[in-house]
Amino acid sequence: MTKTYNQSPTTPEQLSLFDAGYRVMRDENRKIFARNPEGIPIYNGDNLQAAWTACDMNRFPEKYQVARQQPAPTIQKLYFAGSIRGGREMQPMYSYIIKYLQNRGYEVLSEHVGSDLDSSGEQRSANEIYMRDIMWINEADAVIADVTTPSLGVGYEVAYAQFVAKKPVLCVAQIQANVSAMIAGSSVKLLQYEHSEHLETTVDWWLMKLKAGEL
Ligand code: 6IA
Repeated sequence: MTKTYNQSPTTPEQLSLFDAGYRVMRDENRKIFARNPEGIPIYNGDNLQAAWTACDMNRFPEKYQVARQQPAPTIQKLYFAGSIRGGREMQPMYSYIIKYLQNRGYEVLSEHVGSDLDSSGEQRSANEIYMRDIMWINEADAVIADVTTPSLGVGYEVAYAQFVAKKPVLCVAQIQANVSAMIAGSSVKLLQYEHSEHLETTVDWWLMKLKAGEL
């Protein structure tokens, strides 16, 4: 069991969050976690400031409402990548986060990744699928890939988006996923999540940083 150490608040805002029951902790591997007063994990990463921001977002969601409902025009179209032939176990999570992003006003070009493909009867050839997906990555302002389920297609898309199309890329994975070293060991941003609400916060944080030009 890894030990965690509470991080002391250093600003009046952090102190107020601390007094309200929010906790930011660091473990022996210098990983940073935040929990809300109900003990629900709301941040897991490596940035102390982002952990406090996640607490603030959790406490005062209305403060972040405007930014959420009106994404900056430069980050409007997202490409979401998730396993198809690699296995569909995570499909409900893909569907959940795609709907969440759409409700926030983003256009998700690849929304089919979250749908029940078996019943959609998509009749395209492999080359048509490839050409359309590559075109969408080129058109997207950013790419978010769930890499929990290993998938050749998602790995290809992540590398293409990062190195060929030169798009901002976020990889997300469930905390217990055994993510390939070719993703976990690469320069691509990889954030882990525990459950759907935590995934929302993680994606929100990354998009907020991206729009603020801080990535
Ligand atoms: O290797 P995978 O199949 O797991 O690759 C998944 C990734 O490649 C996803 O992020 C998709 O964007 C893309 N992709 C792979 N296959 C398809 C597809 N096939 N349609 C759209 N995108 C795809 C349709 C076949 C289906 C009816 C079973």
